[in-house]
Amino acid sequence: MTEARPRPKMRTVGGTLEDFERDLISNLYYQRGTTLESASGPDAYHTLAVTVRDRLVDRYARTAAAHYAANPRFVYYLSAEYLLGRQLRQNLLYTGAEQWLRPVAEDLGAPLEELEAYDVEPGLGNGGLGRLAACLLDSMATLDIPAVGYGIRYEFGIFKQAFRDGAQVERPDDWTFYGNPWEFPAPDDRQVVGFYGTTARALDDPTGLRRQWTPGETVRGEPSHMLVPGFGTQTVNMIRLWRARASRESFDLSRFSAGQYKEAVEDIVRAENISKVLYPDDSTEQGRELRLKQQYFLVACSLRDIIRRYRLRNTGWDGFPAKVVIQLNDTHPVMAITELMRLLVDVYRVDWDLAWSITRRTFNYTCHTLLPEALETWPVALLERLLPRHMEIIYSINHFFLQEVAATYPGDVDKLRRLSIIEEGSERRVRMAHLAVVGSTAVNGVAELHTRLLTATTLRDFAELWPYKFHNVTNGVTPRRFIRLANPRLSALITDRLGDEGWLTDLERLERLGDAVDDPEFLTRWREVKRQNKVDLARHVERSTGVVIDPEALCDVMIKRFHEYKRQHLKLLHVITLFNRIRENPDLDVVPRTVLFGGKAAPGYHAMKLLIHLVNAVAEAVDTDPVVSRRLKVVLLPDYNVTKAQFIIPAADLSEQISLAGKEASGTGNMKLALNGAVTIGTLDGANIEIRDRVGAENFFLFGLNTADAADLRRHYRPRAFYEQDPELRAAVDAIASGVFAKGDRALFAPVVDAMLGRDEYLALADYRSYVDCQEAVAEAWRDQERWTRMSVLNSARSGFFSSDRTVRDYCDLIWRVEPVRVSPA
Ligand code: HBZ
Repeated sequence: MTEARPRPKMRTVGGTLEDFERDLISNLYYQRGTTLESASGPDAYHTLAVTVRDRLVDRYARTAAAHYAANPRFVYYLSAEYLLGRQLRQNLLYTGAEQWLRPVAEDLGAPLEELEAYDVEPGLGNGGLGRLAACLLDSMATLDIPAVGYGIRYEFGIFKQAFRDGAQVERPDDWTFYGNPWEFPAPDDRQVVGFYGTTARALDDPTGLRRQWTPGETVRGEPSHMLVPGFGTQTVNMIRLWRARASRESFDLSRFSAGQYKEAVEDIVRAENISKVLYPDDSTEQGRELRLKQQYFLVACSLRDIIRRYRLRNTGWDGFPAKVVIQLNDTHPVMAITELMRLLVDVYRVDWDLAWSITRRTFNYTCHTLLPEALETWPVALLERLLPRHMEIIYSINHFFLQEVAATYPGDVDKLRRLSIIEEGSERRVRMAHLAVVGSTAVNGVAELHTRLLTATTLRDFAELWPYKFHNVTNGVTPRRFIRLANPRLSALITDRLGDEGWLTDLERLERLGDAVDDPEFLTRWREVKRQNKVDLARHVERSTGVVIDPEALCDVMIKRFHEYKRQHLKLLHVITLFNRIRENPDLDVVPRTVLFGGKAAPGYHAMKLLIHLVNAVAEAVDTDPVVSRRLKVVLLPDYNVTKAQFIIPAADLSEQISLAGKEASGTGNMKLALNGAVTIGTLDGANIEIRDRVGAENFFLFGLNTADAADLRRHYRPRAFYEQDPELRAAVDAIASGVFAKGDRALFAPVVDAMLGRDEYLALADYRSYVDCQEAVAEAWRDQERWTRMSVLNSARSGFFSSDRTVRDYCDLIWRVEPVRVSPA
């Protein structure tokens, strides 16, 4: 027998620059098989990335051990989307290695900018909803909340946007082409998921509620995880991403040998298609089978993993909700409710009533929209085919639920129809939001107005039935990424003024910057930071578009997905109005402005793709007009994403938040911009209202209809009346119609004009005058640079509430009821 040898002491990663350099050279040699002398750019980047990553692994291991010991209640965040942004800088900052970046880049012989350029952003989301998920995970780790994020590892993320002759073209986002150094495969935790097939009665169950499902197809889910470090703490949580693989023996060797190459790999292709691509669908439901498969794949894999983790430390099912809280990010993962019921009832033989009680105590649901067309429904016929057992469970849940409703409102058939999980009609459909509300303990909206409108309109009957279920949790953003990383100059100035970096984890401390508005030296420094950020942005814009912008001009920014309700076309009418004014009166004293747009349109959203084309056409007309271009610039920056947001936001003077009141659930770009000292021009919509309440009405440019007036006007709205009454509006619309932006082609942008004068769904013409006049007030304020700078400082100083740390605390207090677990240092 061999003698037991003492286990080697686990090597913890060292803390000095020398340790870092030693690890770097060793990683270069052993992981990339090369040396400093012959390393390529990608070699240098990968080596730096894994060297930083290793520093997180040690914390991650200690976090796992602390969680195992404490056996706490965990938050499981289920989301079909995550927009994490680049990882390298973040992880350098969070590990304290950022300070060594320059010497390390020198060692590697690669300029910093080049190393960063290799750091690919995982674009696993469409917009606000996916970025919110990332901000919440960052804050959970920072607050030491035991949490895991579950998602899909899409092989292709959100498409890359380019312009061809001004029109949007989409290219695939092959984000893992060069490998992803931030990811750890965890093949041992793979799961098997079924689809299709048949169900049958469980013979030993007299109630008929337990049944047996025999799937017709199975797919493997292979997880990998990315680390989610907290800032200023030892906690490192993870986000677990599932990738679909064919089950073993899917490769048909005999067909291959017979020369049927395509048929031989058919099953593999079908399985792997499930996690192939993120749906670039920001609003309009495509109702496609593959998307439903994605959703079920995510929840089936994640629930099995959650149960596996629960059983590591616990037994018995009744205690499940005490250890597991699952947050559903919108309706995309709502099938988790039926899947947990299926697992408990059919697989673990828990009786129906207890299973239902466990399920309802486990789930919570966040709604992110008010638009009726964005509320997901799925055809019953599709569910019966794809997930036959789940459809049966939905019927049973609905049956018991409607019994409850009937008892509360005897004889009210209309109430039953409105509340039912099943929508009757020519095609019966399952209303996912209803299933979510019925199966959850808590339901929340994402800003005060949104929650109020949800409970008064979209989910009114539910709010009447269960008022105690509904909560508001106003969104927030992480100050680490959106101030500290995005805007190092401003961060240094803030830290200098406040004395330390404590504001990064206690953002309400920014309030103290308010005292500085009477300090002329501070105001000068503040203005200088903004100016330098604009110089950087100008360099970036010139490199990617060739357009030269003036860093002294007012930087007017509208960055968000292109959507009718967000009203990029209203901004464009303002731009054309400025264009017309300068052309008519070349000596007009106008404030020089750069109008910067950024955003993608869903590939199937033709109206918005055409609007993008028009923005580019107007930009060109402005740029090629020698008189106009001296005072006005319009740029649509291609391929807007988290990385670009980090470039643009620090340079913005004016933040455009101009959606029709009652349509934008919250907005989070509005918060990022205000925190970086941009002043908002906006409507009383979403979180704009809360921003204005905090920064003060005098530091916010308000215009437009409010929700109630907009609803009233809708009833008898005639956009043409506004067009006819307002000569400037008419001139702007007519300019589009005339073809001046399309080399005389009047047909090209005619649909834009028709939409405005026909329905004008989002009342842009009604808000035009108020908006354009408000922009004049903006220009007036800008002329007084001292006044503007004070407004800018106060916007930052008073926006501390919008930290996602506060959002996570709200979730903890109102909904999750979880406690932090501290992880001790090595
Ligand atoms: O969620 C956004 C809201 O529009 C915005 O107001 C809010 O601030 C943000 C965070 O709460 N919603 C989305 O971003 N929605 C989507 O991206 C989406 C993705 C796939 C869909 C539907 C919507 O099928």
